[in-house]
Amino acid sequence: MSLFKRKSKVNGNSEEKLQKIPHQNKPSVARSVSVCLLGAEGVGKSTLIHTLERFAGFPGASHPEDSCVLLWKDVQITVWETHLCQLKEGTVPHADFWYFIVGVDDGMTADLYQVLEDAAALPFRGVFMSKSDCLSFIEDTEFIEDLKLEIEGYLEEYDIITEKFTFIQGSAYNVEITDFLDDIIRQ
Ligand SMILES: Nc1nc2c(ncn2[C@@H]2O[C@H](COP(=O)(O)OP(=O)(O)OP(=O)(O)O)[C@@H](O)[C@H]2O)c(=O)[nH]1
Ligand SMILES: [Mg+2]
Repeated sequence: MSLFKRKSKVNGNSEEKLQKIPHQNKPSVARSVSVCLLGAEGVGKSTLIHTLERFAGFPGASHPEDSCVLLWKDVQITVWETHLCQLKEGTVPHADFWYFIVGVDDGMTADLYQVLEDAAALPFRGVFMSKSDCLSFIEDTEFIEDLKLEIEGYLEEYDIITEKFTFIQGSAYNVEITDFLDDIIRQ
């Protein structure tokens, strides 16, 4: 609560009163980061952004169609969707770091492989392996490990894998998408 002075008239005389007004519920922000999601057509970038926004959207934030603003554990996060063609066109937004979005159903596609040379200049810090809800059998653990190794091999060709690089398995259909949010804010 904060105090402010207000003049009011009592019996024709003006007098000052101290009144209490509640603070507006402003979320506290300790730091801000911006993140770009890059992936082939249909891997689930837009769906993931909608899920993130529903789960952790920043109250009152405005943003363009292909992005969202989140608040997760005191960190304000701006997430952008980017398409492979934007790399060639040089029309990608600036971001602190980047994630590849790869569908576990399609894996590393040829069009994604073709942009790796251009992507190598950007600060990538992980791969979000999307659509994991499509996997339902115990044997899928092995499938995911193999897919991860395969993707890793392609990224290593272009020195994209760094010490802090991570692979996160998830789904845009998971309403509580905490693993990905925790990874985004890690330092
Ligand atoms: N099973 C499953 N389907 C998903 C998931 N995420 C997205 N989809 C479906 O995949 C399709 C494409 O999703 P989008 O989010 O439009 O993909 P995108 O990467 O934004 O596509 P572009 O913007 O065209 O490159 C839609 O039919 C989604 O419902 C997921 O996690 N699991
Ligand atoms: Mg999209």
